[in-house]
Amino acid sequence: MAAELPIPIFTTLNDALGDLQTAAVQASRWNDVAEEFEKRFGKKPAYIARAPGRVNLIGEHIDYVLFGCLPAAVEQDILMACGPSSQASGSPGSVTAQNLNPKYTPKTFVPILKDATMPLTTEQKEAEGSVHPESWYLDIDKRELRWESYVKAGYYGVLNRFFPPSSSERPVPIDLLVTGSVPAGSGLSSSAAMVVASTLSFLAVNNKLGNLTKGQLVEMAMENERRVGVNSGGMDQAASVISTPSSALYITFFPFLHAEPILLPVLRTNPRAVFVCANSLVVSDKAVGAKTHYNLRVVETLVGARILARHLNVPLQATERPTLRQVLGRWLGYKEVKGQPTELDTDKLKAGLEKVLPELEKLRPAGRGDNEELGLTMEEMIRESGLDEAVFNEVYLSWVEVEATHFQIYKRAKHVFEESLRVIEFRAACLRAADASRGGDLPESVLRELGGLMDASHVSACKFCENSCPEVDELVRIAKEAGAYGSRLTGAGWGGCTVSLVAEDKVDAFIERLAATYPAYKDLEGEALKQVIFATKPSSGACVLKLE
Ligand code: NG1
Ligand code: MG
Repeated sequence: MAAELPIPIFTTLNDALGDLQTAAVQASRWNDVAEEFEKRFGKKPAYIARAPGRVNLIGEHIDYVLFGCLPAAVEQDILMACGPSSQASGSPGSVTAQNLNPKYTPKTFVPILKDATMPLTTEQKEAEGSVHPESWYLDIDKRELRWESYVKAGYYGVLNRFFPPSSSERPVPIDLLVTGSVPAGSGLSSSAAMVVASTLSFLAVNNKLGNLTKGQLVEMAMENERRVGVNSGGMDQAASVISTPSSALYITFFPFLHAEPILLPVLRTNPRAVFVCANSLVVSDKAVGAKTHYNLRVVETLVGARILARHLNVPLQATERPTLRQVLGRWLGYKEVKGQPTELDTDKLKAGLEKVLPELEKLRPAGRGDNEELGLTMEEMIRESGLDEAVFNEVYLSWVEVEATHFQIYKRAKHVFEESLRVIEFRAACLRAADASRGGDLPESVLRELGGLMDASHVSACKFCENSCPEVDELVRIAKEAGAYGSRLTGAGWGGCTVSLVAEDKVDAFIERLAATYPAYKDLEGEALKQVIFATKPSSGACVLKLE
């Protein structure tokens, strides 16, 4: 299975580039970062790690609930040239991190090996979060979005996993030069690409790549990225690491990480279509918005799982915190054991989702007039959970900061289950199309079906997940008017990109129409415009180029 394959380590640039569409342009980026590394650090890099961004075709805000989603890697990526530092005085594991983009200033930092007898400072305790006790500490500022935080986040897991204080081995001092083509804060997951590339760089330079599988790297990168302060799921890291060209990746997270490449015949068989990303140019700052946006969704869906469990008579321990996916599984009688085939049976899951949907009406804050739209107050939510306040706070609020006067339990659960159903339907339509297209052309109805699911996903983002914004809605509306089969917000939301499915022969006209109509594009042309609207083909996942 895809997640069990080893991380590809290449020794020639040609192999590393594989079948990237824009291999020539990419090659010059790899060469530039290697040359610049040598200029800045006085020796050639030992490795270049590559990790791509991703576009999620469908399945938003459901990965942390442990439902499957369907992203694909994009060609835009993060490259990190790295090598052992030539500075003789470098303390163990010290890092000099620079970025080709002058906006991101150079940073030097040293990880601290904690003395078990030394009491932790408040910041150190906070940084530990819910993660197992650790011996290494790096100072990550969670209140402000800083580029080097992602470098540190990647380093964290490598230090704590491979350099136990009991061993005499210490991490080597390292020089690192970053360049990236994934636009930051755009929903194409520059953050996961940074964390994956950084995790890979530290592993490579410390000679720890060994037999690490893609799945293990995903798990490390997920844990690492949470240190930046967002309680995210694993979709981005999985897409960045495991993707293969021409396919989207169906990724499920429960009861274990499972990734299955889903061939996208619409990209290859007539009538052909492509996925076009368009950046709304509204940057969503996750660090700043986490309390009221992302992490709030995480808490609302978790509390929703407990309230739903009460309505479905699924018994829960007071201190456990299962997701909606797990509550559904228990209600349906799934066994939570690794390797249970029923967990991966999408037909069965689909039937389960269809069965639970009518039950959600019990979560509606009904009969309260205008207040119904507002959701539940904290008091009401605690009452509905059946827990006493102290236990509720401990289980649902002590590990995460959220800020809200009202909580949307019904709307979020409705989004989660319906979106999960759409992912299963999208996957099934792709598989059916792959079968059908063996005999030749595709019926256009497949494209309409996929587009319809994307449109419905966007409606749900607006109505139930409430993670869109006026600019993104406008882009979606323009995309539909310009002839897209479907168009939706991709990624976390509150800004960022849309993804649209567009007939290949209409792509140029489509891009022109968006460029002329979306207000923020009016003054853009040439390269600047290509950066914000582009057709994308699923690219391959992360790799390492070994240069020595
Ligand atoms: P982006 O769009 O990269 O910020 C975030 C989460 C995902 C997923 C999506 C919403 C991170 C690293 N990633 O993605 O896990 O939940 O939102 O579907 O925060
Ligand atoms: Mg991100």
